[in-house]
Amino acid sequence: MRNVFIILVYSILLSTELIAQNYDEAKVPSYILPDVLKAQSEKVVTNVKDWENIRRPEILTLFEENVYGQMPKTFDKYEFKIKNENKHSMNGKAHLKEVEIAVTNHNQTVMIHLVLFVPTGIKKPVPAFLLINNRGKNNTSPTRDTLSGFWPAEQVIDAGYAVAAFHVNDAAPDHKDSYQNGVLRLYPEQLKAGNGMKAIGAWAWAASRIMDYFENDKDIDASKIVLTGHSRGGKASLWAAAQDSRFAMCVSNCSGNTGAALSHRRFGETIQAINTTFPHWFADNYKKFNDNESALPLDQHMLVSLIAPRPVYVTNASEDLWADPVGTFLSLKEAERVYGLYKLKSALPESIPAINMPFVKPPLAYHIREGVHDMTSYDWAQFIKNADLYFKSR
Ligand code: GTR
Repeated sequence: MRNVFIILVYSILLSTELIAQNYDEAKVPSYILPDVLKAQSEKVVTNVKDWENIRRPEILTLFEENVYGQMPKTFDKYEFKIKNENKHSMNGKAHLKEVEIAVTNHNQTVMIHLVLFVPTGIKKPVPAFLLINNRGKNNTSPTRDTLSGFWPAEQVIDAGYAVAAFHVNDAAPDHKDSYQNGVLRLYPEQLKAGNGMKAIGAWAWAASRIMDYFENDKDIDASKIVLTGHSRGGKASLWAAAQDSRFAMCVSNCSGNTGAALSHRRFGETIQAINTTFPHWFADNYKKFNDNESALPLDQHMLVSLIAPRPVYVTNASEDLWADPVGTFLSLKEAERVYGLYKLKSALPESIPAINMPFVKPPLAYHIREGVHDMTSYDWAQFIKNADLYFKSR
């Protein structure tokens, strides 16, 4: 009831422009980003060793404490079962496996359902794309009775990759009243802590449990998994890849605020807006930064940096100003400094590329697609190109 009231008041304030969302580049107030390379000791990190031993762990803790919450690493039991399979799926070009993954802790079990297609007739093991599906389950249909550009499985199979997906609701229902009803049943202490994980943390946790499965499937090359997410799923894909270095690459499509976009830059969605509409996504501590971005000891360029030296592909859509394309591109640019420590030269241009002019080149790739907030077969074509470039060079 209280939440409904807060959202109602907030919507009224928004519509009366008492809380204005800024869409005017000229009105972005000046801001100072926390320095990704400056450790809490004030020492500026200049090599991989100090990055990995000092600054990286500091930043990971900052995100856990202030944004996404803790990431529990232990559980009592892990089991998986192939519930259904079809060796002649997609007219014979793919082998479908539907896998039920059951993880138990404190006598509570969460079941995560994985849909996986593996290309037939090529040498195994194969690399795979894994989608954190935040849209309808029909987008990842195992029977292929519905085809969707959001998860164009045939296109990915034709490119020689396995393609997999799980639905966020299996890990944490995407609703403020029921998000507890999944992974969080296994970790009830998280619900009481200011730095306790919520839905986005639970989705990222689930992505790692799918990775545990990939390590047990001989058809899959678990060292070549591209974790992919759109929007809220793209926030989770970044957080999961930052936490779990087993993911070889990360795709964060139109992830916007608290995804790849900078928060200190006031354009489009704000921390206050996201925490008000989605109070169940981030740790409670994050609410301290509502309308208080300048107090944040971190920003999202530091999240991208946590994934270095592994490649990251970030996108925007031209009509999706809510997700702040410029602030997203700037965040990726800032992360170049950490890739530089690994002697990885980024090919990104100095300013945001033109619409439909993808910069497909690891380690940092970017494009802004013409159109609305979505993930389409055009986007996937670029992700595949980027994965081909990276995996074929190794
Ligand atoms: C919006 C939200 C965004 C983004 C999006 C989505 O309403 O404000 O941060 O996550 O939903 O997930 O599609």
